[in-house]
Amino acid sequence: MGIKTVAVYSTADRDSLHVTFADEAVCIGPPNSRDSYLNIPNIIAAAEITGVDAIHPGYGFLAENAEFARICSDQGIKFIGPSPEAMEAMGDKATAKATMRKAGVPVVPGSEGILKSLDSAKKIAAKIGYPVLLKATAGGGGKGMRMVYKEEEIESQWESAAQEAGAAFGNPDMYMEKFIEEPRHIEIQVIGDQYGNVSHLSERDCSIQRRHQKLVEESPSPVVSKKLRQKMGDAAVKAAKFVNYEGAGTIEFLLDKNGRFYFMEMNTRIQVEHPVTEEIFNYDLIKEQIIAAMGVKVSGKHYMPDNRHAMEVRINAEDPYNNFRPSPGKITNFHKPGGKGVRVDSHAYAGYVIPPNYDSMIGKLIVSAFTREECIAKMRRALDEFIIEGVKTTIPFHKKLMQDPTFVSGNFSTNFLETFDLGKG
Ligand code: MV4
Repeated sequence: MGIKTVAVYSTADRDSLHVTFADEAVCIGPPNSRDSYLNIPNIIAAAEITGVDAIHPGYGFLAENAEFARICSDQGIKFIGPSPEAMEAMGDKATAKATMRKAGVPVVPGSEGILKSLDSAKKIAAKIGYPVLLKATAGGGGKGMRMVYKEEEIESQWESAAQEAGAAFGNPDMYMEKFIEEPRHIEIQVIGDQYGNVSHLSERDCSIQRRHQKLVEESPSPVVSKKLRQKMGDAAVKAAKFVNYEGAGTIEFLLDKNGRFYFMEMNTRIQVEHPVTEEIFNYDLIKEQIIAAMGVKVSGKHYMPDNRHAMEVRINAEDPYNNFRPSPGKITNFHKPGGKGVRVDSHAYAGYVIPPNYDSMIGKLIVSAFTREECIAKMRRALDEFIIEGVKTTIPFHKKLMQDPTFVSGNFSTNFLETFDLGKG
């Protein structure tokens, strides 16, 4: 796009490729992310010194922080993403759910907003039926979430969940939902502009997760029909339009065994797994984020092609044979797979030292092909050619998964990895 770039980095990331490749780079503090990547004054100072027009927040740290977006705007810097108001509307999960119900988007039966008393919690649970889930309104991603199987457990589960949520988010408020058994995680990619137009780019299936960490994502979902795709796409567009959503975002749904879907939460950022959608639609989501931020219209319908399939696996520096324990350190050998329909997004290289301070994801391997079957075959080949030495990675896990008959069948739920046996290394 001809746009010059400024990278920011902590002292732990001096040797990361984004620093090498940006036109300019500014150090914003020490390894502890509180003092660097979450340090708003330092980031704004770096932006002012270098005279930037806009900030792309990426997909971690301050990407969903409304306060940061507001400060950017106050300083005359365009935050590449939604308005602070849209972020706030979706940031509090009970509020987001109430807003979506108002918008006419299907939501899981449960409490209307925050739980107020033990008595009313018991009444709601009796009405919707056990088991129920207690969820932290400030949560998301599973933290501060508890199952309740019978009335006697409500009080203690509420207490322990509220305790956890208070400590993690500074907000102990809880809401209640009926527990959806063996669901699939289906999310719809949306993109909006500054004029109220929103379009969607179909679904990603992210049902392969371990402890709320996604490991594999694919599109199209093996269980979403054309008709269901249209219904979920329409619901996602309705959801985003209702909050005047600008930029790239994702509406997460739970899909139950009967084909009913329910709004779960909205991610008001670009996501790790966005390349899956890019490969299916031949559409650069990051470029479109920037174009939307420039005030250009991004309208238009996107139809899922019926002869494309894309799949992403996350390459983490973790030992899958040791409870996925982080494995930071020096990469002594690094060889990426290539060829048609094979994409690797990574900041790592031979000689790079993975710092112990941050997320353990060191790369994403994305393959695309005509069918899911061909996609899996290509993924097996690409995983065989992906050589990373010096640290443990999730590559052996993915190799095993790509041979698993249940995974290959496409017929599984978010519970799948709970019983998946990796065997011995
Ligand atoms: C649920 C659910 C079943 N029923 N809500 C997990 C994290 C957070 N985003 C919400 N989560 C769930 N909410 C109801 N009413 C099951 C989960 C869930 C889950 C969802 C998607 C992907 C993986 C999951 C793993 C465990 C639990």
